[in-house]
Amino acid sequence: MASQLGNAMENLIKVFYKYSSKEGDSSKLSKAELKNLLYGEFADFLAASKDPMVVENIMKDLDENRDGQVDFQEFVVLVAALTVACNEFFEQSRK
Ligand SMILES: [Ca+2]
Ligand SMILES: [Ca+2]
Repeated sequence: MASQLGNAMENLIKVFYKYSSKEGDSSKLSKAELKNLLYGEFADFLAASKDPMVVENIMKDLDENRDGQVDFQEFVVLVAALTVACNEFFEQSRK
């Protein structure tokens, strides 16, 4: 995969597994792993949020099947939502 979008997808997968393989099920993010991923990759986003429960709330929102873990399918929902939010931000700043 050499296309730009292909690279982006590959990176998305790599980042997910970098954090998900630290403990327990290597294909799922535990709450601690999700927290590390959020702080490692979305630090600005978390800093902008004043909600101390932000990680708990994100976890609750993402965990579709209620198994207490975030799998890749659940994770991409977060990335898609943040990408949409980013796009809106850039649209605003282009005006
Ligand atoms: Ca894990
Ligand atoms: Ca889950």
